[in-house]
Order: sequence, then C-alpha cells, then structure tokens
Amino acid sequence: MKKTLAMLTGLAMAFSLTACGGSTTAATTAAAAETTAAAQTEAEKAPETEAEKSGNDKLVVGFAQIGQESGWRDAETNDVQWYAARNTDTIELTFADAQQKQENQIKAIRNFIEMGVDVIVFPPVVETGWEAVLTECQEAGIPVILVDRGIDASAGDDLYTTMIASDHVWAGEQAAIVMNDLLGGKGKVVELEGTVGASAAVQRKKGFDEYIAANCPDIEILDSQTGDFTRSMGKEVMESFLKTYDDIDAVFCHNDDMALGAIEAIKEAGKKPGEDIKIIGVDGVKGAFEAILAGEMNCTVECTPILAEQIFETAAKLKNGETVDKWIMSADGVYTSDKVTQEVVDGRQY
Ligand code: GZL
Repeated sequence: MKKTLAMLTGLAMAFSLTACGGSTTAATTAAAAETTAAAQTEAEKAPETEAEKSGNDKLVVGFAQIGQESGWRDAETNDVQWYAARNTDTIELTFADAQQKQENQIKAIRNFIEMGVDVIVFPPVVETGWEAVLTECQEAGIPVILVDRGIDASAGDDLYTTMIASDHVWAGEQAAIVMNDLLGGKGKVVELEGTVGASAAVQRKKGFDEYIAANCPDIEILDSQTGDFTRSMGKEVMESFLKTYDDIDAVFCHNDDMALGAIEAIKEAGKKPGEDIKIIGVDGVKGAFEAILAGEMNCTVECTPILAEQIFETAAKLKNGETVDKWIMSADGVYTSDKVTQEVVDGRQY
C-alpha cells in the first residue's frame, strides 16, 4: 500500500512535470494537485496487505507459481506454502497459480505491485516476454527473485535481483555422461524435451546434446520432441517414437514425470524399460527413485525443488537492503541404479 501510494504520487508528479515541460503554471499546479489527490484516492482502493492492515512489519512475498504440471512443481509449491504457514508471525505469502500461462504470471505480478509487496518471487514459465512487467517491478522499487528457471540474458540481467536455481546445463551434461556409460559408447537415443522455451528445457538440451556431439561419436540422437514436462505428454510422445523407430536403445527425459510416462509407453509396446530401453530423467522425484529400484529406470539427475528456506531468507535480506549473489545455485546429486536402495527411497524429501 505504502509503495502503491508512493508510486501513484510519483507518477502524478512525473505527469505534472511532463505536462508542463518542466516550467510550472498555476493551472498545471492545480492539475497536478488534482492528479495527486486522485492518485491518493486510488491508492486507498488498492488492496492492503494483511501486514499493513495489522501494522506488522512482516516480510510480504508475492509468489506467482507456474502451475501443477509435474510432481516436482507440486513439491516446490508445498515447500513454499508449508514454510510460510510455519512462519506466519514473520511472513505473509500471497500465492498465485498461473495454470502454465505466462499472461497469468504477468497478471499476478502486476497484482503484487498494486498490493505493494516487499518482494516478488516467480519461476518464469518461458525465458522471454518479461521486460515490461519486470521494468514495472523496478519502477515500483520491488526486488524480484527468479526461482528454478531463468529469463533470456539478452533482456539484461538487471531486470531481476537474483535467481535461486539448479544448473540445468550441468544436469544435461550429467545425463549424457551416464547415457554414454549405460550404452557402452554406442547406441540410438531419443529425447523428451520440457516446455518449449523454458530455460530448464533449453539448458538441459544444450548440456546433453553438446556433450554427446563432442564426446560420443557412436551415439546418435534419432529424434527430440517436447513432452511439456508432463507425464501424459511424455507417454504420448514416447508412443509415437516407438511407432516410428524400432531401434531405440535409450531415452533422455528432461524431467522424471515424462520418464514415468515413457516407462508406461515402453511397457505397453511389449518392451522392458530400464533394460531394452535405458531411461534417464531429471528432478529426483520419489517416483523416479521407485522406478530405479524396480529396475525400470536407470538414472535421475537431481534438481531440488526444496527452495523455500533459501527463498524467504533471501527475500528478508533484500527487504533489509542487503545485496545477494546474482545466482544462488542449488547443490544436486546424480542417482544411478547402484546408488538407489530402499533406504535412499524412504529418505527422500520429495
Ligand atoms: C526445473 C523446473 C522444471 C522441472 C519440471 O527447475 O523448472 O519444471 O524439471 C518442472 O519437473 O515442470
């Protein structure tokens, strides 16, 4: 609210200066006063945060989540909501679910600006199209934390304050290293890509494809299509691959949910997943660990969604005017069959 009032008044002042080209006449001053008054009335209508209603100086965070496309995404949402629910004395969380639509994330961010939250947090569903709304955040003086995905660097990295995310290029490279090992350096591979234009998909593909091209002359990538990070589309695309190619030795899936869909498709085609066709995923969700334990999958490259503590601690630092690193990188592991026991599965946090 306070930010909204300041912003609206600031805009009114800017308007009055622009309107009179820098010199002030009585009429322009009156117009400016009228505009400011209107802005103040308008600001009174802006939704107050609970923190401002109660006068507490809580950390007010607006989180614009992508949606519920995967088990990984749900794990991230649960972690953020549980953390906020356990810290209601110091944190106020406003959460929006964009149902996978960029325009809904943008609407939610504009809402958060209107509310005058302290920090805005969101995973950009795709890398591009954020300049306008992130400029509005800057003008409103609200720092932005990107989580788990990034934006296109050409947009300038001053448009956000920090990114808390795994290294997706590294994940693609790790998958390629394991793939080369599983195939003994020779074989034919198909690739199930994540959401078109999502940094996690773009970078996992870059890491995997470039490693294979540079180090594995006898491994051929037969085909690569998007399964949009969902189990259902992962299954659908794998079914079409199996109809098109009868010599697939392995599949690299940009997330575990698509890998679980691919497993279903391979079984329905009468083949043994994990044996006839090797399967590598990314994320480290429990379903993948269970499939590895059952011998139906060969590896998952972890990409932790348990980011809430880092998110809220970083947001608190930004509210206090502290500076933080531009990229706060998660530490992730690579889980091949030899590393997965029942104890490991039972100990998984998500
Ligand atoms: C990765 C994240 C991806 C996951 C998918 O940081 O953006 O989005 O790998 C999820 O499971 O849909």
